[in-house]
Amino acid sequence: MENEKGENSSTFKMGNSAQERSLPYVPDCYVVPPSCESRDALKSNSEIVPTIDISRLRSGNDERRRVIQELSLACQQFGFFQIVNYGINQRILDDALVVTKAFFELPAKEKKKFMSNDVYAPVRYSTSIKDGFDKIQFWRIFLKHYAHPLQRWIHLWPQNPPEYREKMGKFSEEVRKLSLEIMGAITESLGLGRDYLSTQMDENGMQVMAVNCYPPCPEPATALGLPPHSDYSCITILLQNLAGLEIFDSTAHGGSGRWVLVPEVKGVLKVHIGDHVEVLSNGLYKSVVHKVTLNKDTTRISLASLHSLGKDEKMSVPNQLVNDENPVRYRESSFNDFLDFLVKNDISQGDRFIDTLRIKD
Ligand SMILES: O=C(O)CCC(=O)C(=O)O
Repeated sequence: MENEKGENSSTFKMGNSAQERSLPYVPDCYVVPPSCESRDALKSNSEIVPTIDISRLRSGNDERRRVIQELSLACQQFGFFQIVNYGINQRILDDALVVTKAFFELPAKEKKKFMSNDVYAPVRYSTSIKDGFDKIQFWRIFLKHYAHPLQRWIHLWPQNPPEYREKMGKFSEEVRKLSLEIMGAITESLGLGRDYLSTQMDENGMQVMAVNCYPPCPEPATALGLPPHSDYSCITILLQNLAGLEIFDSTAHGGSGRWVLVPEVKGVLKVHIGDHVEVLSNGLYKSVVHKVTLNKDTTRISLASLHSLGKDEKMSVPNQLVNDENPVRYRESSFNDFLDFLVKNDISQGDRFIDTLRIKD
């Protein structure tokens, strides 16, 4: 279908998208329906979104218990929390953002070496979510690559900018160690013990790095960087250079919910609970629905590190969490099952992987 500017949605294929070309207007195929509009967010401050001092997990048993209690409440209310004092040098975070920015500033021909619409590819450059397939397009450019075990994947990553592999590799390794520590606290909070998943995740777990760039958008209120969605992962650890992430607080307004803008505070990382921890907790913890809003004048960068079990390993509800009052509420699934879902469904239309896992009463 042609719009008034004589362009149709197929004009905006990956490599030639509106956001890559810095179009001075937002084409029709990017205009989001009122249900996902970005205007209604509460301007949040750090007190609304819980912030957890992770170093306290390494204190004595009483202190660890208190932190785990805070973490459990955050997982139940928001499916989301911020972390400080997690033990990664600020320089490693800054360097990862610098090489990301440098990658997206490369000439198109360099980035297109990685261009792919194959969601199963271990390294791929693309735009929107599934450019050219989904009904609505999103003002995002991204590089996704597997990151664990690092030696298996790093040779497939960009060699340009020259420091990309080294700096992103260091960031990936540090964030992965942190993810294991947080997963230990999550399984402990569910009464499953600290080591319930950590060995499995350490040995065979997947780490997918979503390296996102959201260029300035001429009409930021009409489009989105990403639509409301939750991550398939157990947890996602996110680093950003600017605000733009909004999370849905489903408990607000008597259960009708509200969007909350997550503030950017340097040195604070964000942790999303994903679908696989919702399954692990048999529904006690909620995978957080989140979306990305845009800026008129500035480029936002985010690094989302998604951590899950191995590609074909199924996450299921543990027997310890099931009894007569609490029957199994979710079907088991793997990361590969999520990829199959992604091929067949349109996230821009509100399709959610977790909905396919719920067992109806
Ligand atoms: O950019 C963000 O803040 C969120 C990124 C995200 O949700 C994703 O990569 O799936």
